[in-house]
Amino acid sequence: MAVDPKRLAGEEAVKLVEDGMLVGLGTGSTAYWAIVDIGRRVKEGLKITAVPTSIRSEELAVSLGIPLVPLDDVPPGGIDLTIDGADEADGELNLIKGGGGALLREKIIAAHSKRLVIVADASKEVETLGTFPLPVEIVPFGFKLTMGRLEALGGHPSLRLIQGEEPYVTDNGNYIADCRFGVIADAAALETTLNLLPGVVENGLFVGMAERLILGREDGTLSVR
Ligand code: ABF
Repeated sequence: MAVDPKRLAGEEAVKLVEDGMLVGLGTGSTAYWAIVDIGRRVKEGLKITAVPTSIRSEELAVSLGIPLVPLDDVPPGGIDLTIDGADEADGELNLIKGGGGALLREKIIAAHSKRLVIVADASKEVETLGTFPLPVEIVPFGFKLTMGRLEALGGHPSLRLIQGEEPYVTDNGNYIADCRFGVIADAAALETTLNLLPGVVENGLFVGMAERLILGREDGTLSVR
């Protein structure tokens, strides 16, 4: 029977969820399976609360009866475990995220999580980051000027569009510039450089944040590191 590697990874991560936890709910088609499985376990009596990383994950959680708490009620570092996806993960568990457009809320939730567990299919594992275009969230005000700065950094930015014409707008009312920097040798340096640019809100480099990577494979096996 064909196995969905995303579902395999998502459900494996949910084994880490225990009664009493405050859980960060990721975004994307892999984190989707973790949220669905959490919903199943909540129906079976699991006692957790959760905070979502996007409006669409919030809507999914509500539909499944997962109890949500307002992020403003969460103390600093107060999230016990966040399960989220990624677009790329290298050997040091540095990530590119944001293909799903949720990188800003994902990074805020990740930054206040005791544990960040990444779930993905094996295609996300890379030697070095940078094949997947790096999403950079920018404010609409002066976005063309900001994109000019990204260009000057060698980012070859392209504004993310929907239906090929209107700018994609994030849950936070911002735009996304997808950048092609080529191989990203020093992710930490690039993350800082990008976030210092006026007009840049956040970028999809998650450096030194993930504790574990759970990969699902087509053959039904898992690898965890
Ligand atoms: C989200 O999951 C995003 O940060 C990332 O782009 C996406 C990965 O998508 P998928 O799991 O659908 O491959 O967390």
